[in-house]
Formats: sequence, C-alpha cells, structure tokens
Amino acid sequence: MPERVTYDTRAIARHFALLGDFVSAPPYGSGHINDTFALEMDQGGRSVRYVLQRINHNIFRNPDGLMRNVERVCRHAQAKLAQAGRADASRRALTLVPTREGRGWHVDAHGNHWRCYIFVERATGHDVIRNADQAFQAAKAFGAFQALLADLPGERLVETIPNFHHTPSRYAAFEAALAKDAHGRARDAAAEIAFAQARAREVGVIVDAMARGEIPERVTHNDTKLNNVLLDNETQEGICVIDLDTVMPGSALYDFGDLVRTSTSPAAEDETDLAKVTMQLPMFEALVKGYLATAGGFLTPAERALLPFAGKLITFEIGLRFLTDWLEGDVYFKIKRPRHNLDRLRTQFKLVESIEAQLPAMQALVR
Ligand code: ADP
Ligand code: GN1
Ligand code: MG
Repeated sequence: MPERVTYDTRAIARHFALLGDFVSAPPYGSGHINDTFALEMDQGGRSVRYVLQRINHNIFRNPDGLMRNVERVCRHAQAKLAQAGRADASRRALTLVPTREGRGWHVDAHGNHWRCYIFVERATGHDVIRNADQAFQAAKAFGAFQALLADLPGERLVETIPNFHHTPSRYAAFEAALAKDAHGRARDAAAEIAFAQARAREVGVIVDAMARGEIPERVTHNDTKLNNVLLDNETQEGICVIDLDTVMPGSALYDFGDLVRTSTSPAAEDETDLAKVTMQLPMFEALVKGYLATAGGFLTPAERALLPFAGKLITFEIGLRFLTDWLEGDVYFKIKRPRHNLDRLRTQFKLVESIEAQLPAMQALVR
C-alpha cells in the first residue's frame, strides 16, 4: 500500500484569508482521490470549520486549469443563488476561501495545489443509501446542478481528465493492463476478466451516439456518486453538490448512471458479501423521479431512453477501472487493504449482473 505522507496543515492554512487561530485539521471524508482535511479555526472562542484539500496532481495533471474551472462553477452557482435571493447560499453551493493574495488556490513549495472551502455543516455525504427519499433527493440535486451549468458563461471548461467517461478507452486501458499483468494478479481475477471481456461490444453505446450527434454534449459533473452530494441532516434535502474536479463537457447519462451505481444497492462499494449487492427497483424509481423533477425539462427522448442502460454502463466502467487498477498494482484509487480494488470490482460486476436482469423492468418504469 502507498505510504502515508503528512502535511503541515497549520502552515498551509496560514496562506488562506482565514480569521482566528488554527485548532486542528484531521483527515476527513472517504474520497478516493484527494487529501481532505476538516480544518478547525477558533474565532473568538467559537469553532468554525473549513475544508482544506490537496489536489491529487498525479491524477489531475492540470491542477491550475482544474481550479479555474472550479472557480467559474462556484462563482456561477453563487451568483444564481444570490439572484434567487437565497439566504443560505453558502450551504447550497461550494464557496472558495481565497488566499491572502486574493487567489483561488495556493501552491506550496513542493508544487502541491491546495484549496479551502467553507464547510457545509449539518449535512452528510452518505457512502451507502438508506432509503428511497435519499435517492430522490440526490438525483434531484444533481439534475438541478446540470440545469445550473447549462448557462455557464465563458469558454469551454478544461477537460481535467481527458476521455474520463470514454468507456471504450477505459476498456482499452484494461486490455493493456491485462496484457502486461505486471504484478501477476490476473489469475486472482480470472472470472471477472472473462465477465469484462463478454461485455466488450457494449462499451461504445453512449460515446458513439454522442459522436453521431444523437445525444448532446452538456456540461456535467461526471462524478455523481452518492457521497458527492451533501444531504441536510434534518430535512434530507440534497443541498450541496461537491467534488467539482471533474465538472467538464460530458453526457448527462453518465451522471444519472453513477447515481444508479451508488444509490440503488444497499451494500457499500467495497462490500465483500456479494449476496447483499442488488439493484433495488424502488430506489431506481426514486432516482428517476428525482432526476426528472429537475432535468426533465432539458433531457431529449434519446437521453431518457438510455437512462437504465447508463446505470449498467457506468457500473461496468467503474468496475473496469477498479480491475485495471488491481492489475496495475493499486496506483490510482486510494486503498485501505491489500485486496481492496478486487473487492470493489466484484461488487461492481455483481451490480451489473443485477441491473442486466432487471433492465426491462427499469425501461418500463422510465416509459
Ligand atoms: P474526493 O475527490 O477525494 O472524493 P471530495 O471533494 O469529494 O474529495 O471530498 C471528500 C469528502 O469531504 C466528501 O466526501 C465530503 O464528505 C467532504 N467534503 C468535501 N467538501 C465539503 C464541504 N464543503 N463541506 C463539508 N464536507 C465536505
Ligand atoms: C473517485 O473522488 P471520488 O472518490 O469522489 C473517482 C470516480 C469513481 C469513484 C469510485 C477523479 O471518486 O471517477 O467513480 O472514485 N474520481 C476520479 O468510487 O477518478
Ligand atoms: Mg468525492
């Protein structure tokens, strides 16, 4: 497993225009990519929290371009909330705390890019879905986020990871990793490799339809897993979409699909008891209702028709990515145990199977 690096978060925090005294900054959250800290400041005897984050620049190769995207998206969201006269705007969209020089992010002596957000309190990003209302709320919030981005002013957003949801490229990367089998790990995933190979011909369905102009390119979130939207602890309302690193041009279908992946099964993404992994139709129904409540106005008939399939395709894609990372020796996703990626890919493929078995029922529901 990769060794843990420690950062002088007290020194990093000093670069941001924060008031008060540093208290602590413990690691926070369950994201697989960045290093996140819950920064606590004491302001005149009152504790105020912020989110301090180091961007993983091995994964995001253009962190300055990424941060320019994030600044634009945050500014646009805050402007719209102000226009609507919302009194709780800082809980409804991310707000960057500027550096002391007035910049949106800080680059340290080692080239690490740091940003600081207002902490959205009394809200939770859930790793596992608990009930259908949460599914409804999460989908409604991501649909509203897509609607918000439809009139983002300015030039095209930077692609922070090129071909991020180009499933055929993901499949090609898997094949290359398998051909190398650099760590002799393919034999531990023989059944899963065969499972992946049996589905090779479906990987292009969405990107090919986009290339033919049958499905529009939009500005999308691209990482709409359930824990990337904060639900209000009291009302359960989906109040704040977070994790804006992959907001860029894409397909609305991959956004809806990742909600199916992360919000229809009662099991965690890395559950080892595969009997628990299943696509629950009532959760899917809640997702469709929530999503159409906010995205129904702009989705085309072609997009609507592919909503169920999108759930299957992205679950397969993420499974492929976990499988590729397993074969490559755990170089991408953070892991907490030696066979973590293997566990994750098995839950994804089990869920793909469950979706496949229920696709006709899911399609009937959308119709
Ligand atoms: P990663 O890309 O590593 O997933 P995220 O941006 O999703 O990083 O942040 C990791 C976790 O930190 C989130 O899952 C969420 O729990 C928490 N988090 C991030 N931003 C905020 C915020 N502004 N307020 C409260 N919690 C946050
Ligand atoms: C990563 O950053 P996080 O943990 O929200 C990944 C997503 C995967 C997800 C799987 C930039 O999301 O694409 O779907 O893990 N993000 C990136 O849990 O690769
Ligand atoms: Mg995240």
